[in-house]
Amino acid sequence: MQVTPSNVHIEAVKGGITQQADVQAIVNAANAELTTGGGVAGAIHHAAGTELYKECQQFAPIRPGEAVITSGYKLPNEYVIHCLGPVYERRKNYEELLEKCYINALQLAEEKNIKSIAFPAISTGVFGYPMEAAAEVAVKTILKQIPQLKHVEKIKFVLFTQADLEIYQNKLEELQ
Ligand code: AR6
Repeated sequence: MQVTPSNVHIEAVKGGITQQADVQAIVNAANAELTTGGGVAGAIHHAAGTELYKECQQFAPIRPGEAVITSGYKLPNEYVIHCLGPVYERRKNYEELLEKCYINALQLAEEKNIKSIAFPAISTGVFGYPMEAAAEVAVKTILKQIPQLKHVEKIKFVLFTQADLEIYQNKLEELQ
């Protein structure tokens, strides 16, 4: 599925975050210590190699909503933007914290003149955020940021399952 509001191309695809060779940066659903972990973080660290872990350590710990940027090392991407999503319903402002992940990731991308970026569904695995609600936050927040983007031209949402992909596709159609 592909949508193009203004000059920014948005798409949702089914796949693994480490297999997105057509984007300059991928986003990590990190843990606070920026260590390997499981899910998205595990896949990214495994594919990038131990150099990624070493670079990450100078930034750790990060807080929910925060994002930091590193090189991609053995990944096919130049950069990894590490975001710490909120644990669902742990704090009152979990929705705002999830929004901040997308805003901060895009801001870092803009600062580095990044043209293309792929996001996983942050917080929807171990952190328990329901996919439907998380998709709404992700899509709404990205669409709201689009008028301010000067460098980012392509945004990909990468979903692990067909069911999750369909949720994102419906949100993209509904919120355009
Ligand atoms: N590519 C794309 N999506 C994936 C992949 C992958 N390789 N693997 C899982 N998903 P999660 P969180 C989906 O748990 O909820 C980690 O252990 C998955 O189906 O990776 O933000 C960290 O170390 C789900 O929809 O991230 C943290 O401690 C989504 O990606 C904690 O989990 C996010 O799942 C972060 O939890």
